[in-house]
Amino acid sequence: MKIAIVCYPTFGGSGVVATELGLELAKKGHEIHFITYSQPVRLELLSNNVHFHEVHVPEYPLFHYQPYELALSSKLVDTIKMFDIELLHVHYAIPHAYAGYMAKKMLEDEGIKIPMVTTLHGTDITLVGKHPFYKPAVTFSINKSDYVTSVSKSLSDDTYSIFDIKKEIHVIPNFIDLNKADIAHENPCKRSLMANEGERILTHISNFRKVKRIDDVVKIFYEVQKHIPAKLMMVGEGPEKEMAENLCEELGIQKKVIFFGNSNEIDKILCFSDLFLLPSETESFGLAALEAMSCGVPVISSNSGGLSEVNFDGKTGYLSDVGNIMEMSQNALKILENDEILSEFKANAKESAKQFDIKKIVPLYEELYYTAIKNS
Ligand code: GMT
Repeated sequence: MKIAIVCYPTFGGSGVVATELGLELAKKGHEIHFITYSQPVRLELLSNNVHFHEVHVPEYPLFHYQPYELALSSKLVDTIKMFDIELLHVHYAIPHAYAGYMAKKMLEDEGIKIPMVTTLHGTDITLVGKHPFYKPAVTFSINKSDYVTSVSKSLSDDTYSIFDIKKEIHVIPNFIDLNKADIAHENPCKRSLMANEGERILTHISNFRKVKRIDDVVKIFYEVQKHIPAKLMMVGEGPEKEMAENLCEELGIQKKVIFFGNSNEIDKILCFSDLFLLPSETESFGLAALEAMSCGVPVISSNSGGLSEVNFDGKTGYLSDVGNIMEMSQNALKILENDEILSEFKANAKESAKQFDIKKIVPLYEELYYTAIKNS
């Protein structure tokens, strides 16, 4: 198939899922065209069947806001025509589904029919999309998509309860390339660079937005390090980073916390991690938790959104109510204080991640694409 994928090119989970999906489809022989405003961060190699088309938005002083949707829909029309693309897959409803629908309509005017699949990722529904300023447009573009998928059952339920959706939402969970985690583990872990003998390593990876409750991450670690020697690895960039750095200083733990910034080598960091912290306010799936689990790292998370579909309480980690820092830190200690228990949780986490193997999940998208093309 010839497939156009629209996504955010940044470190956010939706862009990562879209990119990994495209690359896997390309490996299977499909021709993939990524269309976005810059090259997606995980898209390192372009090849015969992996193409990237940049959406340029010319600056014009009349516009207070430059019209990205307009530029994107025009780019979609041109690319779909030029490469005879058979299916459009947009990730994140805002504004991609909206721009995709406009492109579909423009193409229809020229006698070209192309099915559009929209994948809902989380904040496009639970945070941004439900804002009254966007809600009518998001409802419209979901209902006008030919097929809609969501990354968890919880997100699908939220979508039905927040919007007036008349379409079936197919749940296709996020996935992980288990080979990559294994390859990373074949290289020796650089644990000794980060921590002393006997210290436990806790890790958090995100885009440091409010929804991730970064202050809770720091406070959980603060409680843990009172009882056992430990270090905290903070990976990512975002608006809450400075607050987190200040909080570490206030609590006097700055020497025990390492801020990495954005990284393309999270497997190497997860390789020497003992525990992953994800106390988010809301999380439709928690791809970062799955990435940790695939590297054998148990997870202490909140029980919001779809996290309970990924992290299994008492098996791959523990789940607590949002903001229950004391319970989260006690659970962290339960896992970290005992070598045997830690090994058991690590093994469970790795085993459980296998149900989200890329090889099992990508065929679900392929099946949906074939149906969409057949019915268009
Ligand atoms: O978590 C973020 O802030 C990034 C966001 C995104 O769309 O890039 O992540 C969402 O999509 C991921 C991939 O499907 C999910 O794993 C995340 O749970 C989801 N984030 C939230 O729901 C907050």
